[in-house]
Amino acid sequence: MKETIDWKELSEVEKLKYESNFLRGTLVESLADPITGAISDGDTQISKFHGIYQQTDRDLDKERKHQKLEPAYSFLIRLRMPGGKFTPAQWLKMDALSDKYANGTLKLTTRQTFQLHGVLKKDLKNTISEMNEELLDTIAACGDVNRNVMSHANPAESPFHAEVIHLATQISEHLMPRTTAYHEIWLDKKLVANSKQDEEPLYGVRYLPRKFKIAVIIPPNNDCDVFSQDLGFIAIVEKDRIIGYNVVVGGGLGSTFGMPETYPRTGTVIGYCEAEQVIEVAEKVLLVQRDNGDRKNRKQARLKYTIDRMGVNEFKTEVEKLLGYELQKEKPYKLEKNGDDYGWKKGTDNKWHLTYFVEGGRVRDAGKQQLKTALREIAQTIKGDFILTGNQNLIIAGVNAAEKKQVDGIFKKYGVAPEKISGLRKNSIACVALPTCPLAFAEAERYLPDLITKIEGILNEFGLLKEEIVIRMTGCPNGCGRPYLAEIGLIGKSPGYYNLYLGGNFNGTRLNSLYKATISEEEILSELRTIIADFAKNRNAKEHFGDFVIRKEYVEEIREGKEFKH
Ligand code: SRM
Ligand code: SF4
Repeated sequence: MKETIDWKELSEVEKLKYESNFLRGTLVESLADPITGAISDGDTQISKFHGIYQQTDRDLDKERKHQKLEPAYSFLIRLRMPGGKFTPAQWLKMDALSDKYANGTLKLTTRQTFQLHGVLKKDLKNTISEMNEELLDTIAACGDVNRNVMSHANPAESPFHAEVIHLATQISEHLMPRTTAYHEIWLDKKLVANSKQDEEPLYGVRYLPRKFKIAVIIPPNNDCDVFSQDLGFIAIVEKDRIIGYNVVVGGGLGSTFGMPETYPRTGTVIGYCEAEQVIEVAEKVLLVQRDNGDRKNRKQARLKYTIDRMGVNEFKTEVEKLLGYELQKEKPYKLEKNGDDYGWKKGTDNKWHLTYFVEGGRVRDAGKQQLKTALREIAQTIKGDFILTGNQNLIIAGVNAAEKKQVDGIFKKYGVAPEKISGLRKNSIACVALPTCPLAFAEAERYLPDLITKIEGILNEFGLLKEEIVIRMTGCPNGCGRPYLAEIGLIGKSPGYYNLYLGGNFNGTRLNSLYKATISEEEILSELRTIIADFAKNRNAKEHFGDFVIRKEYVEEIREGKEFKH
């Protein structure tokens, strides 16, 4: 029997989820409607749970309107791949699908997976079913459920890499929606008559109040920005094995300009659990959020707000009640950085692993620089893995010495041999923003590379070209490139104008703070020049840029999300 719910009280999406018959909505009808390239409004929400977002090409919107045409609708498809590890065959499949059905590029995201952009409605089903041939799926890549689970990316850095990917996969599978809607709609797997009705034992019919994100890291590398996750696990290594994990809850970065009650928040460490307890801890944290998260106001629905409302102690007590035991006291750990280390490294497995910088995470052929072709040939040549990092980069992993030479040769042949890049560019992230993202106020992916070239000019003047500084840009305050954890954060305000945030730290444990609002490129460069000049002259030995700007009081240190100002 269905519960009685006062729908007036709740956000619209709550009703849509409830009435969707376990995420079916009217997707089948929407896909079959030949009149429009769009799906119905309700289905645009439900499709997210299947990894699909409806978009328009914003570069074309004005012209299409002028011509009285409907917008150029197309779809973004996002994959689920815990830990970001793909086989060469899976890489080749994505490469082929990007040409066959999408815009010819591959986007490596900040959560270690692929996005295809520009897929037309008529091609959605073929794209997803062809992915499935290589065991790739898009289930729960978006929507109010647990999303792609991230984990430490570089096998060369830790002998425990395989163990944490395995854990990320187990968590992802444990927290997957159980509905068969995905298989029915996209893969034509019909339910057997009178078979058991769908059930969602974990999520219930209304799923979670909002998206939910998990990552697993192995210190000293914080490459998944564990403090930005709803739930994070920090591996504790003793006597050559992972004995357990510190548990971090309530990170989250999205916020909205003009709404001070929305803010980025770094997660809080609430204790430690044994390795065997991770799955149940993940489940119980998710359940406490399911039952206590705000379902009236989606802008207050993330776990970070639930925790700030309940208080950390009460939240922890609720989790422990469900667990039936108390979490242990957190164990000491040290984080050194949140970026990737580039180049070839030999792992303890005696295999070679190459971390390759992919600017803005966009894989494409551009003139003489044929990255996409090079990676296709590498995938056809090697037996290793393609691991996507949380910083939009790529690791060609697990190759032997002979293959290593071949990889180098292929990159060279296609004009994309790894170059020496500045410490700033190495540590850069830009979200997608324009032209596909409907929420972007300003450019990010298409603009940050040029802005960095200009800032590099300044750094070069002061002998700081090699200085590692984390810079991140997004086209709006939603935080997809995790800009609030950068030493230099730039967040789009309107076309050509950005808020400049300073003072995040190099290991991703501190939020930055607003330095200047709504400034142009000229002002960004002039403000940064003054601070960089001061940094070159007055920094302490080994002091990072983000720590320097706080010590010199360019900005005040933010200790908790609630102090954050836009
Ligand atoms: Fe994101 C929405 C792209 C990581 C916070 N994000 C979007 C949408 C789907 C826009 C929309 O709702 O229509 C963007 C699609 C743009 C496009 O055309 O591709 C989008 N988000 C991305 C990606 C592709 C950025 C990238 O350049 O890599 C990342 C995909 C990750 C993945 O594979 O799952 C991406 N998004 C993030 C992150 C970073 C992370 O998870 O580590 C965040 C901040 C962390 C967090 O969640 O707090 C993030 N995205 C958001 C939000 C704000 C959520 C909030 O709590 O307020 C939105 C908007 C929303 O949900 O209402 C959003
Ligand atoms: Fe779009 Fe904003 Fe996310 Fe960038 S940060 S991808 S502009 S939602």
